[in-house]
Amino acid sequence: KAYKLEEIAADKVAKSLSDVEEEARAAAPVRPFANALTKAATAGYGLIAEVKKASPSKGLIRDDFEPATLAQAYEAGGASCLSVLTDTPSFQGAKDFLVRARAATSLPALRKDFMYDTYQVAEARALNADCILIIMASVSDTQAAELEAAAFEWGMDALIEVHDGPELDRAMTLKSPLIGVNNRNLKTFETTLDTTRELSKRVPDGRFLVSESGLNTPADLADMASYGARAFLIGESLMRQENVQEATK
Ligand code: IGP
Repeated sequence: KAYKLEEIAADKVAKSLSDVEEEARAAAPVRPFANALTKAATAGYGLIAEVKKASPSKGLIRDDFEPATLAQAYEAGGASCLSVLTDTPSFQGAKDFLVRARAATSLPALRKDFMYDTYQVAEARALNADCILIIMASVSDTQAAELEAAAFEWGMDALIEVHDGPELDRAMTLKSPLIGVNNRNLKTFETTLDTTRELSKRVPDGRFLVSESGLNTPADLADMASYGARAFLIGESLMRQENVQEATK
């Protein structure tokens, strides 16, 4: 059986920035991400449901993994937004998962990845993303501001992720109202809801608090809500359910 050498070669060569920008300009119109969350939060809580095949701490999460089917189950279950892992080395994600999950629904979608460069922001838009993630632990202040500005220029929103007080202080120098407190420490994988409990006190009015990771039960959500969380980012505990749609409700 012959290899399709041209196709393989084309895939290995990264696209030029101008090509990616052209794709981004031709992408599907942006769906309002932050707006979907704030709207959901007026009547209850926002839910960002995550499409995540595997994680570095747990390995493969679900055998019958299909981004479009999962995304549809999340939407039918009432999720406000999608989050799709596109990182391959740690999460076995793929850019194509984002395209497929979003296309199967009418929900706004977050490109969940480690973003360092504005090239990736244009690429996110080219993949039809509506929001990007900025992880304060992995970028400088300058990088964070550049990533955020690029997201806004493309009409997207930015979810600013923090895990401790200094990161939260740095996030306050940015413009985005969406603050995600990650209950999981990305270096040690230690997960505790105390992270949201502690940091919530320091999130000013006017910012929208999203509690991320390690949320397993309705009691966890009520707990986080009592500390001011207005939306939840949930992956694994939904992905592990037999009936994803029922679990999302
Ligand atoms: C989801 P969980 O524990 O519900 O599967 O977590 C999400 O918060 C988590 O995947 C996440 C993440 C990240 C992954 C939060 N921040 C940054 C990769 C990079």
